[in-house]
Amino acid sequence: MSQLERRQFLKLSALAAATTAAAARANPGSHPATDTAQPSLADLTWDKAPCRFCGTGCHVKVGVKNGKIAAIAGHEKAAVNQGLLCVKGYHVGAILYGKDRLTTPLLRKNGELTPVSWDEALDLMADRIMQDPAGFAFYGSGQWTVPEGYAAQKLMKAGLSNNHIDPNARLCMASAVTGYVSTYGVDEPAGTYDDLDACDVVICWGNNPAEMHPILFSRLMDRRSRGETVRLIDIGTRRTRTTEFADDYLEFRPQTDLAIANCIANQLIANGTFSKEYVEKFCNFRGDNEELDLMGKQITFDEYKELVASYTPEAVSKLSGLSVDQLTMLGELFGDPEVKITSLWCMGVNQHTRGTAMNRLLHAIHLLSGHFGTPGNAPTSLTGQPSACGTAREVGTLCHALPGGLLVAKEPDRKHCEKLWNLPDGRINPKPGYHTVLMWEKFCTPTAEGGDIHTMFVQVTNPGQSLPHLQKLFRNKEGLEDKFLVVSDGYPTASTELADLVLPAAMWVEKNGVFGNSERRTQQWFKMVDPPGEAREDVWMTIALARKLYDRGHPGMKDKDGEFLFHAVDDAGQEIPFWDYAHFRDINVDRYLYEEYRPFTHKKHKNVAPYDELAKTQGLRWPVVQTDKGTWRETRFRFAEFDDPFVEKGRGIQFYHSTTGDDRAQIWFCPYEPHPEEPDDEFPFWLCTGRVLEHWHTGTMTMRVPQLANAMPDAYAEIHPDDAAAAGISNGQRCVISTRRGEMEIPVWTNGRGRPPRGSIFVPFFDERQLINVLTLDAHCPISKEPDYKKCAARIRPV
Ligand SMILES: Nc1nc2c(c(=O)[nH]1)N[C@H]1C(S)=C(S)[C@@H](COP(=O)(O)OP(=O)(O)OC[C@H]3O[C@@H](n4cnc5c(=O)[nH]c(N)nc54)[C@H](O)[C@@H]3O)O[C@H]1N2
Ligand SMILES: Nc1nc2c(c(=O)[nH]1)N[C@H]1C(S)=C(S)[C@@H](COP(=O)(O)OP(=O)(O)OC[C@H]3O[C@@H](n4cnc5c(=O)[nH]c(N)nc54)[C@H](O)[C@@H]3O)O[C@H]1N2
Ligand code: SF4
Ligand SMILES: [Mo]
Repeated sequence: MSQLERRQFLKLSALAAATTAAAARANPGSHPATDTAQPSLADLTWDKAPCRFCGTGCHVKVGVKNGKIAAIAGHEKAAVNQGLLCVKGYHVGAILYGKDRLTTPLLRKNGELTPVSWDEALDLMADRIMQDPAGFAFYGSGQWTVPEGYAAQKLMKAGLSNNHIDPNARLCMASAVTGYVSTYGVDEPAGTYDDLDACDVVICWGNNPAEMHPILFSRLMDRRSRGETVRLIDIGTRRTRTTEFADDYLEFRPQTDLAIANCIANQLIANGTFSKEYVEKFCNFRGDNEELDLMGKQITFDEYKELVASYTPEAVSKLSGLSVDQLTMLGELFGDPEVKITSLWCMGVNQHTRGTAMNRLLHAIHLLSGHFGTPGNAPTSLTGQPSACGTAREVGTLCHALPGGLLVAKEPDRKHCEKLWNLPDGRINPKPGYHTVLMWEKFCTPTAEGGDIHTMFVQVTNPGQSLPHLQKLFRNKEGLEDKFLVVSDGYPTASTELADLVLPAAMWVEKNGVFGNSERRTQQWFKMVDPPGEAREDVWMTIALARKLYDRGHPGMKDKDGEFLFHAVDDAGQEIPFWDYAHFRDINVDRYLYEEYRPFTHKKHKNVAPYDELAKTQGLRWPVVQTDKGTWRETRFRFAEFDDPFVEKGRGIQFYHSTTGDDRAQIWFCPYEPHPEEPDDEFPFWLCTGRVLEHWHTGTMTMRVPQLANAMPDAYAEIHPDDAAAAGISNGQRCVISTRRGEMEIPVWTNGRGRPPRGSIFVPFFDERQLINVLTLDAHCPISKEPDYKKCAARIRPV
């Protein structure tokens, strides 16, 4: 170990010891705990990988000894996290070592999950698919690696001509995608995290980065400790840890963020402080059409002006609960061209029955005021999952998408992909498949009543806990004899509980991987340890299944030349049978799939870096282009001449994928609309759901790490102390929360970590013993189809 590495390691071991000291008191939570023995420091082999948790995309160093992960450190060379990790990151290695890892395929026989061979498991799946390929659906994840998502995408769209593939990311960033696409003609943020180093003001629009993107948030707040001024404005529906760092906290009534954004636009126009030059040169105006579709209709500036005119500070103050002064402050802020403003948002804006609209409005106020296209001026949606961008969005594992930002409904896009995949003409089905909510509805509805999905393959997601309105979208599967649920996971979960076939998965550094984070950064890692027992790679499962279909003569499993869809050859030109697990490592399957995928990213100028370049770095931000010297250069700001290699010289800003074909972005008007389930006399509270720092989503991994489970052992309901008193419930006591869909029991926490205002409740969803999604609403944005987990009407009573 070099001097530097050794110093770094000692420093980090001290930190790790500090966090494990707390864990010595650990109550291991509801799950069989991982081994907490401290590793010896000698003889570690170090390698690099992105953290497996959030979309921040920190890079870690993994120390391996005797075939096991023995240490984790923040990667000091990583631009994202510069050597630091959050509490989940420091414990990411331990998620592999829960005592109840799945180690063999399990088939339900007479109600019991019983071990079967991999061959038997895949034969069963292939036989069911052959009976009715159109009734098969693949439900994936923003935690899929790029090659995993690509293989699934190819199996479905190029092989089965079946577009019923959608990821959990539909529940997460679908509204961000529709927002970007309808504004700029192409998905994903223009800016990067560098904007957070350069801005004067950061606005959080109902997200909580102190807990959900902690290292990104500390990177921002660290500027203050260096004497720099960075003003944080937190616009939210409840106080969070983020609020504790905020200069201004603006608490609004749920759903009225639409009106607040329109009020800013109105003031910019009424005060003449919008950027006339910017708007004239680079923007068009747009509004909804009657079909409420993605592209809407063009409107004039005068029409736009009239549409926003009623959103005066006075009117919006009454609606939103913000004061006239607060609204005027926001209007003046955006009207000042000298301050650099970065907006950040996440689930408050996306999980919204008007999620697309709210995304468009945030872009609109940045474009209208010219706060776009210079360092520090950026509207940036943060993604939650480690590869929601890299896999779900870029590989396009959504039911309407093709790789590289292309669409199944567009003939030229299908033709382009058929050519790259070497498919016969017309192989790709032009009809979008079922989006997540519809897919699960069809799966949980009897076949005779139109439920035409009969076999569901789930990888790297836990729908039995994370889908909204669980009874309707998941539990109703029970008793439907002809429905078959296959779940690939590392652990038993709320989903495996109803599964007919459970497949044991290799996790994180038990396999090779590539992720793409929130700032367009693609990151790669190599397998470092073996998976337990017979657990195997998800990408292998998909390719082995495809081979079973090929063996059964499914015509889609061959390309135009009669070769298997996943055809790879060695140096001597011999086919490598890597679908046979004995040969899976004869090639680097990740490299082979990634390099096959890479040309798809060129059409929409999302050029991802070559695999071998990624292997050398802590990630590169696309578009990545080769310089004259042969080196590879990443991009910090898209569409801006100072940095984006695809902008023509002299253009300043060029929206080169403009939906109107004139290199302009669209400034949208979308009206405020009330929520479909506002509180009323019967259900007087707003119910909001979300997350906490210590746990990852459904808790399957973090609840098995004693340090994390001990720090946050159970879910709870945050409510205002006055509401608790009025309901006769004291702090810590259990209460019953009910909505129109069901009820659940949970302890109350008043004045806890998050503090909701009167009339609202917040519940995190990590605890599988307290399934809050029995209560949540499946109403969704009509354009993005993303459900609103942040709002529904509820009531509360003592147990
Ligand atoms: N520790 C941890 N970090 C994570 C995750 C995790 O599970 N654990 N998950 C990752 C993932 S996948 C995601 S998607 C992100 C989510 O990250 P965030 O979006 O930051 O967090 P949530 O807790 O889902 O969102 C809760 C917030 O929604 C806001 N909200 C409620 N109603 C409205 C409304 O009408 N409008 C607006 N604008 N806001 C509203 C409230 O202010 C509330 O604080 O976190 C990522 N990071
Ligand atoms: N109430 C409520 N519900 C929500 C939300 C909310 O805000 N409120 N947010 C929604 C959002 S934004 C999101 S992103 C979703 C997240 O919801 P999910 O994706 O369902 O949650 P996770 O816990 O991340 O599930 C990942 C699963 O994959 C398993 N796993 C880990 N690694 C591997 C691997 O390598 N291979 C395989 N096969 N399995 C693996 C884990 O054990 C875990 O069971 O939840 C949604 N649901
Ligand atoms: S901030 Fe996110 S990516 Fe970074 S260490 Fe924490 S969980 Fe991992
Ligand atoms: Mo998410």
